[in-house]
This record gives sequence, structure tokens and C-alpha cells, in this order.
Amino acid sequence: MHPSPEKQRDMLRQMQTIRRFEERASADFRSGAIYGVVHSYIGEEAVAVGVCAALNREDQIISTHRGHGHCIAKGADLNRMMAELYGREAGYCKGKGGSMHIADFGIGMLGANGIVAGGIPIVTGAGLAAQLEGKGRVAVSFFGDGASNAGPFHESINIAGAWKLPMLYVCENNMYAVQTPAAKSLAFKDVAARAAGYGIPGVIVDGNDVLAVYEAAVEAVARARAGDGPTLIECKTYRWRAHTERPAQPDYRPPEEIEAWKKKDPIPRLVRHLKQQQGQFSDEEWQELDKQVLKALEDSVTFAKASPFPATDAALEDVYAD
Ligand SMILES: Cc1ncc(C[n+]2csc(CCOP(=O)(O)OP(=O)(O)O)c2C)c(N)n1
Ligand SMILES: [Mg+2]
Repeated sequence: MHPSPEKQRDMLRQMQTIRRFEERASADFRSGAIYGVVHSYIGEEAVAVGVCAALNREDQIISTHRGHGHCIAKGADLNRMMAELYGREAGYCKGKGGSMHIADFGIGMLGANGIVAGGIPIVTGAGLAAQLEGKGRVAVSFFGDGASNAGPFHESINIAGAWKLPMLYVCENNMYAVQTPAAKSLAFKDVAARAAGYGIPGVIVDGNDVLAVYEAAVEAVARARAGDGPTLIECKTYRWRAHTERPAQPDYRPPEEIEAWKKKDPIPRLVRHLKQQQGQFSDEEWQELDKQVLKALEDSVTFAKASPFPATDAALEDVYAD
């Protein structure tokens, strides 16, 4: 069943916020205002938003190196996110982590991870904790097609299947791991097929259709809450930009492939759906929504720039627990 029109509008706002956040982050990285590294999620917004729309605040997620979208979809504060990318004290990690280290336990965002597949066992532990606590919470792992070739993925879904942990394993199959096409590192076509080897359901979804992602997630969440164990959801999608924003990184993907996927943009797709379904969603409302999103982002950049860089002698603070 489709979510209510109000919820669909929220989902549209979130996808557009991710899109605009990423545009800004890439531009500011290239101009030298943001340090470290930035991996753009543009093109894949429907995955994070569709899945997180099926979750409660208490449910927990873990992200990847391409994690801004997951943070935004789970409800992270744009100001603190932007300040973190800018390396400022007001950021989520006091400016010492950057793009790949944003966590907010208050909203169930357990963090990003620069280690490919590194988050999968951590969030599987959160799934075990949820099961032991017995309050009906679920845990969600986001990861890429490349990560699904790494050992931690297999070990985690094996134990989650055996113990029926309340988990969703969400593979964002964007067809590449840096420059390596999935077809060169996976003998079959679908990551979802791997689920059979671990005795759990494997579902394939159009990852550019936010409503389809949402519906698959709702079903998997219901299974998990009912004690029936994890589901592997493979979302077929595509990143529009190069692997990272670092200059001089070659992008060997065929330009016509990139163009073809841009035509499957998940955002206008939901706009069209809203217009057809509701009739009353007008171009003016869409422009107004985008204006508000841009304003919120502009404010987040102002907030970031107003915050100082962390002091050098604070470098070791928060490294060890008290
Ligand atoms: C353990 C490990 N190996 C290699 C890398 C370098 N690396 C960073 S991202 C990436 C590709 C990840 O591909 P995928 O899981 O498909 O995610 P995507 O970038 O496509 O979202 C690699 C190999 C790393 N960060 N960690
Ligand atoms: Mg990939």
C-alpha cells in the first residue's frame, strides 16, 4: 500500500534535501571549502528515503562512505552535518570526523563507515541488542554491491539468519565498486540471490522508485518485528557522479549509461506520481518546496562557517572512553 499523500510529500522533501545537500557538498569540496573526501549519493536518494520512511525513530541504521543521504533520511540535523563536512567545532564529531563520520544515536543513526562492509557486523550487533531487549526495534544495514563481496557481509547475514535477528540488509547496487563493474566480481546478476544461501528472503527492488523501496521495506520491517528474521533487499540504482569528488579520478563508465540512468531520476518520478495521484500538487508547490530546501541548506552553510575549527589541543579529546 502506498503511503499517504502527506507522507509522500515528506519523502519528496527528503529526497530533494539530499539532492541539494550533495550538490552543495560537491561544489564546496571542489572549491576547497570542504576538506577530506566527499562521496555523492545523487541518483540513489530513493533508497535511503524509501527505507527510512518505513522505520521508527528508535530503529537503528548504519551507513557507508556514501552516507549523507542515510543521515538526512533518518532525520539528522543539516546544520550539524554541514558543519562536520566543513570541519567545524559545531559539527556532529566536533569537526574531527568529516563526511564519512556522522553519527547521531538520538535518531538511531549509528554512524557511517569508511571501511567497505565495516558497518555490517556492527549493525548486526545492534540487531542482536534489539532482539535481546524485545521492544520490537529493528536494525538496518546499508551497503554497496562491492561490500556484498566482502567477508563481513556473509558472516553477518549468516548469523542474522540463524538467530532470526530483526534486521534489514539493504544493498544499494549501483553496478560499480569504484571502477569495478559488479559483473566482473559477481558470477550472477543479483546480489539478492545470495540470500538463499543463508535461508532468508532476498528481494529485488527498483531502487529509483521510492514507493517500491518503501513497500519492500515495510514488508521486511513487519517480518523482522514479528520475529521472523532478516530480509536482504537489493535496490537496483546508479550514482550519477564519479566514485568520489576527488579531482583527477577517472570515471570509466560509459557516458550513455550515465545519461540513461539520469532519465530514471527518482525525484521527478515521485513529483509526477504526486501530480497524477493528487491533482492538486502544482508546479508552484514544487518550486516552493525546492526554495525551502535551498534556504535550509544555505542556512546550514552559514551555520557551519560561523563555527570555529577545533583547537589543535582538542585532537585527542573523545578518543578514549572515560
Ligand atoms: C576494506 C576496504 N577496502 C577498500 C576500500 C576502498 N574503497 C572505498 S569505497 C570502495 C568501493 C565500494 O563499492 P560499493 O560497496 O559498491 O559502494 P559504492 O561506492 O558503490 O556506493 C572501495 C573499494 C575501503 N574503503 N575499505
Ligand atoms: Mg557500488
